[in-house]
Amino acid sequence: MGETKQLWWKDAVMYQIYPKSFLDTNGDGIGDLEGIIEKLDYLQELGIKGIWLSPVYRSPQDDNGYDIADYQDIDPMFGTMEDMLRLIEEGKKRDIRIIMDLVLNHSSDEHRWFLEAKKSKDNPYHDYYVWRDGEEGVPPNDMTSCFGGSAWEWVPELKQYYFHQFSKKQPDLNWENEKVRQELYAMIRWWMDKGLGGFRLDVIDCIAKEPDKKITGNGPRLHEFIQEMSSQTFGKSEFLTVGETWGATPEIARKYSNPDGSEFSMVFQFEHIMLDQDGGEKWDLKELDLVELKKVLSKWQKELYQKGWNSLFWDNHDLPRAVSRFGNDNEYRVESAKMLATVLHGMQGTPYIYQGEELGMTNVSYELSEYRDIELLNMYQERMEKGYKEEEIMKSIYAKGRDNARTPMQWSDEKEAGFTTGTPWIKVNPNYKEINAKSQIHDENSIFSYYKKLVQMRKEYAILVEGSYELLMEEDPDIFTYVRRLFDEKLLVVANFHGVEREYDLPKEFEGATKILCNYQEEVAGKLKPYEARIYYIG
Ligand code: TEU
Ligand code: CA
Repeated sequence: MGETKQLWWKDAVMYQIYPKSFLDTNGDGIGDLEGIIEKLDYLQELGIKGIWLSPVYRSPQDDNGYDIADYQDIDPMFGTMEDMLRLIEEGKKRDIRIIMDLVLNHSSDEHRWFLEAKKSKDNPYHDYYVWRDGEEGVPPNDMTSCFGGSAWEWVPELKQYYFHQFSKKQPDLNWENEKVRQELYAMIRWWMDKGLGGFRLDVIDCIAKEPDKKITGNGPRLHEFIQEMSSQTFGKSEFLTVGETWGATPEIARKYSNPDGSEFSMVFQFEHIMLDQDGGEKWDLKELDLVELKKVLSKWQKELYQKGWNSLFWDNHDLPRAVSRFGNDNEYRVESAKMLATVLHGMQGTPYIYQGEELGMTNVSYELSEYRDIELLNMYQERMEKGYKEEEIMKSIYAKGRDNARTPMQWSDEKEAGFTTGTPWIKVNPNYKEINAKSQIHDENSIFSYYKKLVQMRKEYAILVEGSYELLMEEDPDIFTYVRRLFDEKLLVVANFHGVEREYDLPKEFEGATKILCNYQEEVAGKLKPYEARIYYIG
């Protein structure tokens, strides 16, 4: 496959939609496909070229659609297959491709395959899942699920346990079984024929698990499976594929995103996302060290340069809101949201905007009963039982809970932020009167307008797409600054990551350069204001 064929996603910016919380058009309080179609013009205005759509397949919604009961059907809560095809068509008219979220590690326990599988050990579908003989109360080993409790669930009728890395309603598929793989590839081809633009592959690095050896991520056969899948499906097309890979190192990511197209277009790596946690546990909070953040992001820039391709993101539906986590969602909300966008969009890779990020939407602090997420609710239960202080648990939830990102999109200052005419499935962030799309679309100084400029710049400046990367002022505790270079062109991104004013002089080689973007109207000579960010260019 030629390099040129892939180029469309290299200068494109993507946008993630969490459909349940995007826009409800029939008053049931749940976002739907029709709502996305209605907002395609808004997205076109922003300038994005693709939508990563979190799952809309038929699902009992134990984990908001990441538990798929039918890969070839749409959940009635979101609409119909006709709506989905219309979304793809309407997207095409606006040069926006639809990237579906594909969960291949597990299915729902209500999937036809699993219903068959648990009927008997010699059912043809039994081996589609991961089973081990055993005795009630004595699981095969002590592996735990990401959502708490044992990773093994007992089925008394079979006297067997099945393996689940996520909830017990998300049994793991057995990739060792060739029939499973072929079945999944056929389904992928079926979707490709529908005119889809690509896939985001959920926890793809966990498919080659070997539970007897307690291996989940990066199993021995992982790349064999991925290469097989790619060669039998999207490998020879201009499909965008992005794997979700929590366990990627740059070395592994060079395999995933090999420019020869043998695996994926790119992957999401999470090293920068795990810096403000104590050890392996996201709920154990730790202050972020900017020097460390710079090192990690810069390492990825360097290591994938011309050998792979980065995805760039600060947040998604599993993570807190970027401005609350890395910026300041109070006094400097607007400035810091723009600063974060500048730092990210100045790098090499494909940027992803998570719905509401372009408005500077923030985290929430709700009462427990207002939360919906299975991960968060299980954690609360577990930590209460372990004797943690409630106050401490709530603090972790406010900082890291996934529902921070899942509150309804804030479209206007009308009732329920214009998200629904009914009762939303999850409470709207009370700050919607101040933070909403309607007030930002036509304001040239808004966060929305700033994102628009960044999206546009990526198309105008090849250096943003192709240029090399060099971090400056590595050890500086407040300033994040780097240079991109392409032949004779140079581009400088400089950002004050904190709420204090800082002394700053342009590097010699940028004296006389053109300032092409800044998040403040006026500058003070020799200084960077709190959260100030600028981009300079010499052509
Ligand atoms: O996330 C994978 C995953 O590892 C997350 O559960 C992550 O550990 C957690 O959200 C961090 O807080 C993917 C999806 O993005 C997530 O929404 C699903 O719940 C999960 O897979 C299971 O399909
Ligand atoms: Ca609806």
